[in-house]
Amino acid sequence: MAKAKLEEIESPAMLEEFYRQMLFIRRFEEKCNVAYRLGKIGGYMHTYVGMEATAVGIHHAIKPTYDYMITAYRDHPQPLLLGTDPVKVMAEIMGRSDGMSRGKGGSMHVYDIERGFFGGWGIVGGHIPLGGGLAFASKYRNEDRVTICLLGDGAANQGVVFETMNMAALWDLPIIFCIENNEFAMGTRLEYHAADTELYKRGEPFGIKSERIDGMDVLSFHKDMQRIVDWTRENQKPYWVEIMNYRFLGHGAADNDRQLYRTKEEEDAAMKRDPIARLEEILLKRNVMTREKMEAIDEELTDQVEAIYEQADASPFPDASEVYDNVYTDMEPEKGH
Ligand SMILES: Cc1ncc(C[n+]2csc(CCOP(=O)(O)OP(=O)(O)O)c2C)c(N)n1
Ligand SMILES: [Mg+2]
Repeated sequence: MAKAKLEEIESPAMLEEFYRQMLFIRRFEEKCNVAYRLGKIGGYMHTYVGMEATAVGIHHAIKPTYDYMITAYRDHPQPLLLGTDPVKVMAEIMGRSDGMSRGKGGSMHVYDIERGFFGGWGIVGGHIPLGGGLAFASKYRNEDRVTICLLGDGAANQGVVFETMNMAALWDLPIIFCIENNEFAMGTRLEYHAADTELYKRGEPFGIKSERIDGMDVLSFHKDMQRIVDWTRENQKPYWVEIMNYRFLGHGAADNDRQLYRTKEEEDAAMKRDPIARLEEILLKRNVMTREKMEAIDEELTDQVEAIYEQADASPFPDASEVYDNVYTDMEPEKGH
């Protein structure tokens, strides 16, 4: 999907693009959830429902496919926005041979290195030093790339995060730690897992510029992220951002007990902040779009997702003989390394 030029932001065409992208992610993720329940998806799967404004706002703030991005296992929307073939994404999630890892990675290991998206990682906090490494690589090569390193509020407690922050501050690495504070980790909530729930403060001891921003209003969020990305590119130093959003569904597709750590009333209140509904209000108020047009777009995207699913479902499972392929490398280590 095309990257917006700054002067085009908030033009009717741009607002429509934001809307289409958020709605496409929502319908794609909902389809994944249905497929999981039909037994079409194995292993673990985590969707982005409720958090769409975060992915879309970041996408329009960076130089897509040039800047680097790395995340944990909530990794479907980033490649979809970057233009990775959605059938490849869905096929990977479904464990089929047309997936980018030939179906062996699954939902948590989606990636597209050619487009600057380095995955898709299942170990909480494990990808953070890799994000530091990406930022180090671009700095070492004198490129002006920015690395977006997404992590959850739960992951923000991992020791390796602090090690990476230290090195990033010490070496002035152009990395933006984007904490997706969706208020929950796995089966638990922020105030049960964080000694200080104001996570944005964690950058301060390292001298890293930090702030907390709203991640539910795509327009204000995009502006904030654009300012932060531009600052990081210009100054070649790290940034620590706490993005406030909310996970509408369970932690993963198998989490059916979310009432154990949040009440129905709380969920209902949070859903009133739905980023898609919020943008719909703006579209109506500014006369950019009618309800009928929104319904037509929804129908179009729902059909598109259905076709993606059908194509992915037609892809065969990998042959059992391939089980060890691409697991170990045949490459000789380079001499001198
Ligand atoms: C090292 C490690 N410990 C525990 C887990 C199990 N686990 C998977 S997700 C998760 C919670 C992470 O929550 P958060 O970082 O807030 O991300 P979110 O799921 O909200 O996006 C846990 C504990 C894991 N995958 N890796
Ligand atoms: Mg979380």
